[in-house]
Amino acid sequence: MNQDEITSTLSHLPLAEIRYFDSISSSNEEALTWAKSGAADYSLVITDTQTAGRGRLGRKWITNPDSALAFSIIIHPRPEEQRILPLFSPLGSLAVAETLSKRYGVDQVNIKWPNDVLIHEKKTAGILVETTWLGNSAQVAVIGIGVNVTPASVPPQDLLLFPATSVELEKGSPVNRIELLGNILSEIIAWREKITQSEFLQAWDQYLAFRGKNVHVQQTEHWSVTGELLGIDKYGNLRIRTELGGEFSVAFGDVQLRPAEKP
Ligand code: BT5
Repeated sequence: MNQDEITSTLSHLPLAEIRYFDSISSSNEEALTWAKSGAADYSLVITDTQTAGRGRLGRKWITNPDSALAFSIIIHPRPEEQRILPLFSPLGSLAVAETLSKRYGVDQVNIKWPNDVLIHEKKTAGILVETTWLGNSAQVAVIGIGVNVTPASVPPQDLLLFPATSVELEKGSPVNRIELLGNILSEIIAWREKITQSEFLQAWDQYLAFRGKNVHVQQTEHWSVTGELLGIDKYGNLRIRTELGGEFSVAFGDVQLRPAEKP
């Protein structure tokens, strides 16, 4: 990957500016710094390797060289998007899921609520959205996406909380990383236009992993719920039927979801 190849492959997309790095601490960190100095809507940071890739809740995201996608797209939320800011994270996962399933014909692509992309119940992509605020309004949302593309991108299982895989391992054929990036970005740009509509939530709901299965959701150290995963509601919250038969909505945020039994 290099700047020229990326710029020419993505020239059909309405991106403001692209900054490529061979290695960087975190593309989200770089994008947040760039945003402070005025990066426009749809500015893109892309790196081959990350030395301190970030996951949610202070966790780490591993980006091995020459094998993965790690990028961050800068969004300036529009006035009508201010009330649906949490949906920028499923926007990222829906874009990856749609790309893999519809454009690459990969089977069994699902989204582990709220935002991990799984293939055959193994994690293939993770999304981290970080926001900067001006008063009560979000000034910038950085959507950071990491995708395991070749088998070399998959970290050793003992470093992981959940089984992982890569696009090539599941698809069974080579995938061009920059073309994959372009396809994911096109889906982000297209789905963003529908992010305030019910069509967006329905599309996300269709990819939901573990529907009808027993799941365990850990929201804080002291609060968790176990029950049957029913789907998402009109706000993007997760609907769970508890063992006592009551229905429960888990508010969207930094939660951890896993099957109650081993998948
Ligand atoms: C995420 O967090 O899944 C969000 C990951 C976002 C990464 C992108 S890369 C571009 C941008 N720049 C950044 O610095 N970050 C974003 P979370 O749900 O908290 O999952 C983190 C957990 O995933 C770790 O604790 C590991 O168990 C596991 N993990 C780490 N690297 C992985 C990988 N390459 N493949 C699969 N699982 C991984």
